[in-house]
Amino acid sequence: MTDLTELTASAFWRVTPPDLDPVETREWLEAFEALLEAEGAERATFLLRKLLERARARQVPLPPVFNTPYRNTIPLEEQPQYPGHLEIENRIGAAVRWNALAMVVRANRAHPELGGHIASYASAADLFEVGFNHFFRAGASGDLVYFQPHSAPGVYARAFLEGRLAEERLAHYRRETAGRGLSSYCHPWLMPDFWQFPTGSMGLGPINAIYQARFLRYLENRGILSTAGRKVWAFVGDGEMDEPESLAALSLAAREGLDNLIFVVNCNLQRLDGPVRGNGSIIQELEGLFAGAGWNVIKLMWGSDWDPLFARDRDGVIVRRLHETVDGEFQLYAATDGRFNREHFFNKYPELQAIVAHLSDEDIDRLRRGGHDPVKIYAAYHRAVRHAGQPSVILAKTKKGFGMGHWGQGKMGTHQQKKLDDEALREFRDRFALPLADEQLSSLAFFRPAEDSAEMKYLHARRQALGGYLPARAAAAPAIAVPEPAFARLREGSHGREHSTTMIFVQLLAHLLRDPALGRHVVPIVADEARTFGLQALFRQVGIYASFGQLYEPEDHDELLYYKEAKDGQILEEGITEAGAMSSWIAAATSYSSLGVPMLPCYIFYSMFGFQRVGDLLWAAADSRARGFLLGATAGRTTLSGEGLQHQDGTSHLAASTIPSLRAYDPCFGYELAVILQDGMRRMLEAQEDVFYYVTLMNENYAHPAIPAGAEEGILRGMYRLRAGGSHERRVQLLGSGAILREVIAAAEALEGAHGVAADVWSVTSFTELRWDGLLAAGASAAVAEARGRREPSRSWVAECLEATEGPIVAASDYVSAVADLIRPWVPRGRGYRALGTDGFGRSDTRAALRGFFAVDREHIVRAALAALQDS
Ligand SMILES: Cc1ncc(C[n+]2csc(CCOP(=O)(O)OP(=O)(O)O)c2C)c(N)n1
Ligand SMILES: [Mg+2]
Repeated sequence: MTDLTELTASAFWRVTPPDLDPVETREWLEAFEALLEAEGAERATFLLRKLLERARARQVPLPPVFNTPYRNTIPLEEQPQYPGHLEIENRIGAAVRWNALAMVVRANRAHPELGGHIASYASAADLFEVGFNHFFRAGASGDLVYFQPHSAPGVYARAFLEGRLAEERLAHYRRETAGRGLSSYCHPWLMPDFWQFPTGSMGLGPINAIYQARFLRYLENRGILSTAGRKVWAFVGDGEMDEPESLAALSLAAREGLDNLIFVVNCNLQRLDGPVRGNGSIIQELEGLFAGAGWNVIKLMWGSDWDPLFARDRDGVIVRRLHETVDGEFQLYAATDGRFNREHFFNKYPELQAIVAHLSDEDIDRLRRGGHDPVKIYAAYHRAVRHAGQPSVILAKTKKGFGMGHWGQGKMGTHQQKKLDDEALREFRDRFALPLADEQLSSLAFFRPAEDSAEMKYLHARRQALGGYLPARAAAAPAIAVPEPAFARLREGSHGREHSTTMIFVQLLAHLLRDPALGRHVVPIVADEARTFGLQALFRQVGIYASFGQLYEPEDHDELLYYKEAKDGQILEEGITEAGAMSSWIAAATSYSSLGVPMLPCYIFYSMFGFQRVGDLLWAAADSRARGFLLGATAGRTTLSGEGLQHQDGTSHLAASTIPSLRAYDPCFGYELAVILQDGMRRMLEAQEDVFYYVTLMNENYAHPAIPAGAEEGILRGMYRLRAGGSHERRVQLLGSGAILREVIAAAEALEGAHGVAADVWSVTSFTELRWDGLLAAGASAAVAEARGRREPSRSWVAECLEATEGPIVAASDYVSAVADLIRPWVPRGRGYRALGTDGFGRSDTRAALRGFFAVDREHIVRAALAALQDS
């Protein structure tokens, strides 16, 4: 006998243990049926619960409880009336399907390299259409919809019908460089009036959607924005659910009771190469996962034409047959005709054969999966939007390449299919009853019903009833004035007191949080490292966001800075999930656009666990046109001395140099930090520039001087002369950044004193900004100019600073030498530029020992300078 305790939840649905006493089993079942008949479901549930309690108390092994049969969750009798006009909607849907297909096929006939997808949208079309016709609310208090990225052709095709995208744009699908095309996937950077949420990288859509829904609650609970009634919809592929990010925040969504969140997983049972779970069932597996995480699961499996079949099935033979069918077989049934399905699926058991005996092979061919029946889809959405207390997931069973006939439906390679011959196009037309002549088919003409047709009137009326069109992205939000005083104090220096830049930032943050205008818009975010960075004082000042408030008396309640959780708490303490914290940051950093409320997220993290850990989310942030601050704390390879290899960051600035809308800085002194942050806030909050910031912060304590006169411009552009050397015969230029600037200053002193060499010292606040500046000065490509603003060719800031100086140039930072090397093309020639850095593997030791080991300490800088002089 199978031991049920050994079965995983996903395997359980397929394995039924042998029945050792069928007569007894029947007696129990009949008793249960009689009870159900006589007293109803509520009583039946009660008794089952009692039985379960007793079984648990007696420690009887129970089957996993997170799976239900392979059927629709919503029974026929609970299905609401369909409120739409099905025939008109079908015609609209057919036109959208056709235009999506024509767009991709046309692009690839002309340029086979362009790519694109037909089969994914073909499976998702009905799921989208029911949303567009009946659920997705647009406008200022509308819903936020995350579209499955490679179904974008369908979203374009609909916008074309709606008159929002010209035919010219569809004709330039995936051809964007001339400025009139359409982007491959959902990219706000490329289509800033259209797409809101970038989902092109699988897994980021789902996790972003969860934190977006959570952020809506955060704004509501903090009294900043009423978000009640707004929904976040996320359309996700079943293959996409393999991504760790897709699953990472499921329990957060349930824990927070995010009933404003609806996932629709398009379960076409296929990913790119083949079936998602050929030997199992992705739907049952996902059901177990979501239900186990605490979600409301709605299985949308079978279309209305299955209802009469289930009604005829007294013994549960359909479900039995479904349960013994693995997804690889379902895929085969999708790719084959009614006759094959009858022979191989239905004819297995005589009872099952009888159930479909009245159906022709064509009827069997037309039996629909739930995700292709608007009536069933509507029922699922209707239930999901009304469900209270939990997020909902709709597991929609569909066919990949639905309607693409024997060229695409359910085929292993259908994901990549982008060409259809005339016969296939004719079949598609007939299948969806499209009013297209053969010539229109072969020329792949786009099709839009006449403006005064019933279809177009209906389409516009539905969207107007739902508040307008979508997706649509807003570009600006009300400006917020940046306060002056907090920054002014930092410009004066620390008057000899020793602080780390992290501490200075935290004090500044505390000030900003108190500002009457800006304060409430600041969103401090941490991933369980608030104490590491000395932020615990903020716990008490603004509280940690907790949607249920604080249900316990904190252990440290009698201390001044106790761990205060509050419903209107301001800090987002995400726990140990950098991906989650970044997703929260993105929600806040795009709130100016998606919610019309500008926020200033400040996510402070171990710099090592930023770019290398969540680099893809950082690109998604840039794509989203995010605005906010990322603070890479305990930064540098030698400054965070004791933690060793996996904690020591020597590369984040190199990675940061690749994102064009990111401004990255590595400041050393408090006034530099102040100038950078203030300028950033002005750009993001006042001037509405789509930029974001990465600023590294250190935990080394030292005194901070006052700002030298006239240094601002250089601080922002990337370098300025901090001090002029003496008047010796030999001269060097020393460049230092962040933590290593003080080594450079010490090296300059040694050179001036012991070696009789004049050393000018330059503080480099940003090698990366200097590089962008250099690229622009050299007449950068359109791609750079687009992100950074066009500039006439001119002298670079590096050249401007260094050309009039004398002597070899030596630079050092706490990052790999490639960072200081970023500016080499603009360093005046023949000056023996030496870039020092922390290449190699990190390790633990004291700061002094590490700087010696990596050869970025004062002695090595002196040596490098003397060697450069020798060579010159
Ligand atoms: C992070 C990432 N890895 C890989 C891809 C390439 N990719 C695009 S679609 C796809 C298959 C998606 O399958 P599924 O999620 O089931 O969607 P379907 O097309 O079946 O609806 C893959 C692997 C990607 N876009 N992002
Ligand atoms: Mg799939």
